[in-house]
Amino acid sequence: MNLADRSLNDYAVFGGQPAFTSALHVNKPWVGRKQTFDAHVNTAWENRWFSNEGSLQRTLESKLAQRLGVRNCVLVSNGTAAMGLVLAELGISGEVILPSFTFISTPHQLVSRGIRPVYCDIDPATGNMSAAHCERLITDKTGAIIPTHLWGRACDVDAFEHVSRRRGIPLIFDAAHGFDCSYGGRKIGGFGNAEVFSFHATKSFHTAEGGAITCTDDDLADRLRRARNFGFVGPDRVAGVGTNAKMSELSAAMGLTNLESFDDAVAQSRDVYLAYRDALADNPNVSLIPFNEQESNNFWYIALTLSPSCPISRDDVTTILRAENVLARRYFYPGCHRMEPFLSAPDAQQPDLPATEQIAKVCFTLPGGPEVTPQIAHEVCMLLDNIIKNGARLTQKLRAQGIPAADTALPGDRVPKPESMT
Ligand code: T4K
Repeated sequence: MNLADRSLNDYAVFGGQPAFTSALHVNKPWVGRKQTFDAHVNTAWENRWFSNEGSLQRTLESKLAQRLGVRNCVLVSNGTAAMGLVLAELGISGEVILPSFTFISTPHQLVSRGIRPVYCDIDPATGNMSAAHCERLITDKTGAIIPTHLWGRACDVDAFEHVSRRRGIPLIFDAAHGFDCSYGGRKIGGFGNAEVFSFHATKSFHTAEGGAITCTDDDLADRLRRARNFGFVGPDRVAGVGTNAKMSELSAAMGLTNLESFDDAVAQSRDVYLAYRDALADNPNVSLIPFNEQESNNFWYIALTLSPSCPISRDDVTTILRAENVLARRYFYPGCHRMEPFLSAPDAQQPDLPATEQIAKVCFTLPGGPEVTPQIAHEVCMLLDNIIKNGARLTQKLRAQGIPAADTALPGDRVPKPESMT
């Protein structure tokens, strides 16, 4: 099928054949070599040792610390638990400044600890939290600052470290997307008081489920290790409040397997990213996030935004693509402040985040990573080109078929009352 030249009725959303026979997921997990995984699992099997400071977990911790060039890497069960442990061990309370354009896990961790999230706007050019806006939000209640290295592109680390030092406020980076990426030539992992990684299956480096905290402070690392294991410091001695956030040996086996071939995965992801970049270069309606080639990048996310003049909305584009088996996703729609429990907050407490709200309406991700090929990336772009070219007619036909336009407003948008009611 010629993807660049389809008629409206060829589209799967209107009953045509999907352009791709099997689903193209955003970020289908990289798995490395099966033999390596089997060998590691076999070690756990033979040792009958599956958790609690196992040898695979310890080996992975030391390999990751070495790779990221940081003194300590503390592996845990997932990124959300990792953030919870850091908040607890740094004794964070009061208010925390963080972006709304991120994953909901950190705001929920804050609220469940009685901490108030204070949402900060982003730099529209990068999607990363704005250091200037952050500084304006600081009060005497500010307990920490938690920027996210969005899409693996480091945020303005120098600016945040400067604010953190000057105002004496702890700085934690959400590095869930940032594995193996660098800032000023230094790998993400050693900045701020601590950095928190997610090693969920959909991340560039993963352990199926998992996460890590990296830090230079040995004492903090010891406390985190203790806290992930119920606070135990001996067989029957508990030194403080803890939880169960241990990584299993099976997850560590997955991590060791991925790590072995991680460089190949990045090289292939880069080729896929470059194929998207080249194919979209002449499309004025689509911007693909740029990476700084002077830095180390994992090229894991194919994140795009549509221009205001694009003849079709982001939601209609993703609806059409998904019917074609291109499982495009809105990210991080609609922004955490538009999710519960924040959405139900009184009007007076709604933050003013114009750049966040603008990007939340136009941003989406396409299938990327090593499980996609440059050829597939090229075909997806031809399809996207065609959708945009026929944008006005496709929009009209979607509405005629009763498929609603979802992104004219964000959840919680206040609809102005008609004049007769005021
Ligand atoms: N901070 C940030 C910035 C984060 O992005 C995240 C996690 C966190 C903190 C918290 O870290 P964790 O506690 O999760 O370690 C996913 C992940 O569950 C979550 O880890 C991730 N961010 C978030 C952005 O996305 P969903 O709801 O998008 O997952 P799902 O099931 O829809 O999968 C996404 C796509 O990947 C689908 O097309 C299916 C495909 N997929 C998924 C899995 C799990 C596969 O092909 N294979 C798989 O094994 O949440």
